Amino acid sequence: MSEFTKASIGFFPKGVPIPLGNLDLTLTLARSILGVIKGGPTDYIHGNTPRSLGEAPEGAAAIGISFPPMELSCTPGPTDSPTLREFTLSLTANEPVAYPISGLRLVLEIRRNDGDPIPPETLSWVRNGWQSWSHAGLVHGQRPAISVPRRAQFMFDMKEDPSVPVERAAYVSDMVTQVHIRDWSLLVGAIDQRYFQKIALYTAPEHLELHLDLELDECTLAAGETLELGGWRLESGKPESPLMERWGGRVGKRKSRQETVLGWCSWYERKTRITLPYLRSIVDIITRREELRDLELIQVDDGYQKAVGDWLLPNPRFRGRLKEAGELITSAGKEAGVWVSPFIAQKNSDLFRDHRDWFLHDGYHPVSAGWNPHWRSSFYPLDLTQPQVIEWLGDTFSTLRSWGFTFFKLDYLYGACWKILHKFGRKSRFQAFQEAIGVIRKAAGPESFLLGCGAPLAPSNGLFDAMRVSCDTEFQWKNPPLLRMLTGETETIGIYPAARNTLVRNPFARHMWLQDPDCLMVRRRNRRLSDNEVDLYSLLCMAVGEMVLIGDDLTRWAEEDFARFAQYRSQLSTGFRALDSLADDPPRLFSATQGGRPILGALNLSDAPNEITLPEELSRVGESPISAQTQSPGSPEGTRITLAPHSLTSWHADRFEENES
Ligand code: 9PG
Repeated sequence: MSEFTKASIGFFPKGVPIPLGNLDLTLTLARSILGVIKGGPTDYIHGNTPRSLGEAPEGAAAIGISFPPMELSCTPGPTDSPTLREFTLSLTANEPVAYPISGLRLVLEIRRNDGDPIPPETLSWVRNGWQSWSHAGLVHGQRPAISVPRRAQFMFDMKEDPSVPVERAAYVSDMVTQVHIRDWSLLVGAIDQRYFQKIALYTAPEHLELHLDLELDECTLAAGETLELGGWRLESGKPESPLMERWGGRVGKRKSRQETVLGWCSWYERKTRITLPYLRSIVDIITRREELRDLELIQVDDGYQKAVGDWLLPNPRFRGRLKEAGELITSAGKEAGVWVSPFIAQKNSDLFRDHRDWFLHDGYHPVSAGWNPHWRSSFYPLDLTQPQVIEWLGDTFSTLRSWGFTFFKLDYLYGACWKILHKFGRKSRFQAFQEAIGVIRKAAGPESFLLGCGAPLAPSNGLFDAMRVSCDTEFQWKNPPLLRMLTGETETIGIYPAARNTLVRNPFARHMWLQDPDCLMVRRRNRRLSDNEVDLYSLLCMAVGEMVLIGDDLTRWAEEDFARFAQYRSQLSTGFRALDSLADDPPRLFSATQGGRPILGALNLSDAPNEITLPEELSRVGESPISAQTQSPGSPEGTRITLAPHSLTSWHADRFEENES
């Protein structure tokens, strides 16, 4: 690694060899794009046309960049070993750099050192989407992770980093990936992250190429200025080794006020048609019923406010003020929670009308960050580099706090990172986001609980108590037929994609925040869900055991629903761990601790009965199925069990010893 310690720009194009386990890697600096680029900071949008997997971009590894005024330094990590390398980068300007720098690309060429080729069909890799709602999952070979027809791309825009067009996103993972190359795996993950970092995957006939992209958001540099760019961790090992888990442990900054939140959220069933009287009846049931007594949080979702953006003004439809809702909840001895999307405003809000210059714009017009059917309106992101905007944010949250709210579901947060058209352009999107969340945290009180939603994950690490790690479940399994047609079967909402995301993101998310898999449901009637599906998601939420929020209209619960909730509740667990989420698609196995006893769980997210062979070290479990309590159909037969489609079951596994190879 000696040649790797201090590299000038001129050095990188030669390629730095890094032997790592059974892989030979070569690292090359491939680009640093210049120029103000409309619509996004990288050549994803600008230069390169999107490519499908299977074709490495011509000359990508050979393009040298020479910026005489700048020097790139590369510092190896202290923990380097034959299977682990880390390095961090910094960029120093010797003279002022007045042209905007949009980013750096390192190209990592991967070959097996036994000389075997890496045929694309033998590959699988873990894709982690940009924000809470984006796809996370295992991708096989050349099958794209997501495949969105042009007609539906507008629905996916908000789920991808604006620097990556939707049609390219299928091959791009944000901040981390793990690539399985037959019997060997490589983890590539961002460390000390200060900018958005992403990884694009390409295959060539003999080797594999990963493009490690760092977005510098068109910054400029003063003479002598140094930018700390963060870096990368590369670790190789057997596919079953917990590489992702170790990366999570290395970078995660989890700090949560509490380990489990039990509560109720108003979003599902009533949507934006919630009212203060309805809330009163919910508070009444929660305080009256024994089964619900330990729900400590009552969270008001979208619908109380005059418009998205006008958080402190009442909506006449709500038939009350938010302040009254706060008083109602806290005087019942519960924690008051409220949904706010602080970085966006809808078109017909007072905020947008009165302060148009507070919003990101392209020089002529405000830039829309999406359209929402519930608001029947497009919405616009605020420019968080403007001092008045920051002041307004602080005032808004200290007012909400003074009304009794101490739990904040902060939604549509990606809006803060939407494009880079800030007025005061020195801040990166990443930094602007982190600073604005810091302002909210301060105004809301340091002991308040922040739940992120629709949030870019990388800059959120360490800033939130909890994080939504999936799309909405919307009380459905997958998209309804019309939406399936529109999206070409690419999932947008439902239990299936939400469960998959929760499992796939578990190994790293649990080092960063409590995982919120969205609301569970108990009621069986009026649903597009089977009983197994209702059980599966409730039991998964209880097994994950971190954010446990009921989405039902409790005024419509029958007696049997209270009893069923008590049954689910008895299975609340800690220490949830997805066991095969990075090796199997869809994932199937998890472990946790329930009432001090280890459990093993299996779920079948596929549409056919699934026979599951338990790994060798789990073969002794299963003597005491708790599935009978939950009406799950699985039953252990030695080491093999058959699970009905869309079902979950679990067993006490007192003798199960975790294999941490
Ligand atoms: C409130 C909801 C809930 C929910 C959030 C978020 O693109 N869309 O049309 C779209 C609709 C709803 C949505 C996200 C996107 O859900 O995840 O829990 O708080 O907002 O409006």
